[in-house]
Amino acid sequence: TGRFDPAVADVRWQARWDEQQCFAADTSSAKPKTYVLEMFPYPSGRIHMGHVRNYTMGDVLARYRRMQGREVLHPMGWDAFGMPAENAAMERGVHPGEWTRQNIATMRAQLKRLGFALDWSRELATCEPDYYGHEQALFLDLFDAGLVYRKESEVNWDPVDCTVLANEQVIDGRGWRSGAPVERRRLSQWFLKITDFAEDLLQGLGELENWPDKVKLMQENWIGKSRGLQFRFRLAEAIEGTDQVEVFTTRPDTIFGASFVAIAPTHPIAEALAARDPKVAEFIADCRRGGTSAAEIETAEKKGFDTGLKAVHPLDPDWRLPVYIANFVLMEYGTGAIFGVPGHDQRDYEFATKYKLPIKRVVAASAEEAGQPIVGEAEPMDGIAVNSSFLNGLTTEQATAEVIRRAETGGWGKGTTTYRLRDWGVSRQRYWGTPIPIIHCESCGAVPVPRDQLPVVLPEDVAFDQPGNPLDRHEGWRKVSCPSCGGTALRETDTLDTFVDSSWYFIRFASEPEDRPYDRSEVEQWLPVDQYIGGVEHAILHLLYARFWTRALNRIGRLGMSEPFKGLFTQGMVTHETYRAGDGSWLSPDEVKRDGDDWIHIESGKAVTPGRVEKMSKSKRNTIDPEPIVARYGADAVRWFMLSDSPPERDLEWSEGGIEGASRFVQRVWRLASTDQAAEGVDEALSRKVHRTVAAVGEALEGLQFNKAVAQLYELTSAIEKSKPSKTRSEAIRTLVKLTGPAAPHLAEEAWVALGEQGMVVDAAWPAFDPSMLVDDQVTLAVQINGKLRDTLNAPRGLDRAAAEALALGSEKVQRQLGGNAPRKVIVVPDRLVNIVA
Ligand code: ANZ
Ligand code: ZN
Repeated sequence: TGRFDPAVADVRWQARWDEQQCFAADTSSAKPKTYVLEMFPYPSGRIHMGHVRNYTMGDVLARYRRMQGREVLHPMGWDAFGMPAENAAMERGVHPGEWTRQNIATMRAQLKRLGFALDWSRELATCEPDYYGHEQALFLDLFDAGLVYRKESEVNWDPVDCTVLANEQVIDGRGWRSGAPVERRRLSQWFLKITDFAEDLLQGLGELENWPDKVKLMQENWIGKSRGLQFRFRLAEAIEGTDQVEVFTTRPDTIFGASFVAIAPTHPIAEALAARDPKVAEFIADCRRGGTSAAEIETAEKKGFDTGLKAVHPLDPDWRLPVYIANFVLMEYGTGAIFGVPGHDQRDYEFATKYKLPIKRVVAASAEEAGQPIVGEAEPMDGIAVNSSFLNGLTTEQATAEVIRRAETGGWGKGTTTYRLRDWGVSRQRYWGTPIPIIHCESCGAVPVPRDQLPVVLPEDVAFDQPGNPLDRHEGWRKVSCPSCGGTALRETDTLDTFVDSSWYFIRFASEPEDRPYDRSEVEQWLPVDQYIGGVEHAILHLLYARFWTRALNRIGRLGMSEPFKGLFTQGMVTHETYRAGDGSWLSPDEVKRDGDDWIHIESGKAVTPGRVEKMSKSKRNTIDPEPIVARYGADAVRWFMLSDSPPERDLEWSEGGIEGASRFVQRVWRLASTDQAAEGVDEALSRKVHRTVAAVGEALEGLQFNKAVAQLYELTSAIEKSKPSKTRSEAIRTLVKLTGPAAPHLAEEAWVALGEQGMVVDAAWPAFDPSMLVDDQVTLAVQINGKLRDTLNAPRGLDRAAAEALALGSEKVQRQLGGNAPRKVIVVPDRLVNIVA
């Protein structure tokens, strides 16, 4: 008795679970298997509330499945490569490996303190050779299968720091450190052929029933399948032996709205023109400035160069269109050339406005609106073709089909299916990543590192005193002999995109032999992951890459499935109020206090304006560090609060009141368990309540509606508190403890002992319920007088005729209606109706 002391209980039970290896997943177990996975964290330094919420949800599910008698795999690891470690190295002179490993140690201890039911024996960190060495082997498998290739591609180049920048290091077109305008440079880089799987990745979405629709839609849009037309414009006069420009459009129906043709600055025709005209060369060089991200290109000012060439319209030989070189046309997409329709494409509209080209309406909401001018901006719409010769009156879809048909029969074009999805560029010109296991030889070209020489380990002795990739400067590491001819050769110094690391970690968790990436049959015991839980920020890239990687392994015969994640859940964020001082600077929650209805800055005593409730973030300083909270309230209260206040897919606002409430609940359950007394007697109503709660909590957990489960448990707790001692009550307390186990496991174990029970709650079976007890024990009786409804009354189920009649006649409304007269006859339909004939 007394209060529940989490400081003691948390440590005790964490040690006990550890000793008994409760959460070690046994692949050879005969029990049905469940794989619960949360997205593994980046070891940034400390655990934040978002992690706590994410891992608590996964933990509740894992523990619930375990109590249901399943063998559960619930692992944890570290997505440990990436830029922040290199930034720390540059800023503070600490080696990225040391920084990362220290962070992992801190965060591991913080996770352990929360009592998560994790199989720590399977812990992995992607920055260790015993992980990335296997990744190198898989990369070479894909290389052998022709799914990896090298090609020139553009990167962001910082001309002052002389280094390649990741897209996120380009801020408003400038290098994040140097502040210099970023240029585009062409470099040879490695690519994975994800486009080979575009259609399959799209089709596969259809089978993912337990994925949020919004995520599937985002993936669909990213893959971006569209029907289009590829066709040739004849050039009125040839240039360097070329007399045509091939363009690609997804809107063939707008062909009569064309007012120019535009080619990419790196298009062969542009390059041919540049060779003889320095003005063209200068324009092309100018286009190179600015970042490579789609957003950057999209928002950059539209610029063009009129080549003087003329293109002949395919449906009207007398119609000539000017040919421009334009900065917004990308060589990597379609054919690197377009026809511009200013009326219906915003980029073309801006371009036409600038260069005074015609802007014509060719699509309208109805044929009557053909004469409406296009004003202010383009109208990118579907509708009816207008001002378009033989297409007039056709819908967008019909007009598209008609133009494709004419192009194909006329032999000047071909209908196509295209995908927006690009091949995955995996080269990063950085140190802290998986070395790409390739050796470049002057005579043999790119040679894979022989398998028996894997892993290619990152050298430790590197310096970050200069910008760029230290691997490029590490002669001792770079210079090797060619595995094929024995001559001097150089290692590839690019490392893999960290998304490669996270594309297969869930496979390695399921099986981790030392000598190969995984054992197929072991993996197939566990995968696909039954429930994957993480942030919606990974809805596109990470999930798409993991789906691709799984398919690629499937294609090369190394895995018998194509979807890695059967169920996906994306949880909401943890938010908090923001506070601002008079000068506009952000204040942290510890720096302010409430003063009546206002807030004041503790140090200066000045008033503070509370701002909006926003996602906890360092920049707004509205974070709450979980560690001191756990130290103060215990793991269970924190876990309980993470589940309580909001549906899991919505944002959860951190509040002092919320954590206090959770902590009080923990004490209430403890009080029930610690003061339980043996008593006789059955409490029918409480018994029904227990059965109903078991059913409802199970249903809520199946649907990951944790807040509903919590609400049910609050109700049951209140009902038990109100009940008198009985055998039912004692049983109800035991059931409550088991139901609370997944969310508040330390409390549950401690309570179990207090109740004098044997074993541990983690090993206990999830309570069953009796379906017949779910039926409501109250019914609603309709009371009629001469067939007219006069009253409805609550009555216990199974009331006999005489009692039902007495109840009905006792009703005030009935008595008023009868006006003192005795009824002539009373008809009773048990549990439903009493009809009084007056
Ligand atoms: C004529 C047209 C009219 C277009 C219209 C759009 C709207 P999505 O849907 O993203 O695939 N385009 C084609 N290749 C391009 C390239 N290499 N660089 C820049 N733009 C390119 O976009 C396809 C559309 O983007 C194509 O259809 C083409 O413009 C443009 F009212 O052709 B459209
Ligand atoms: Zn060689």
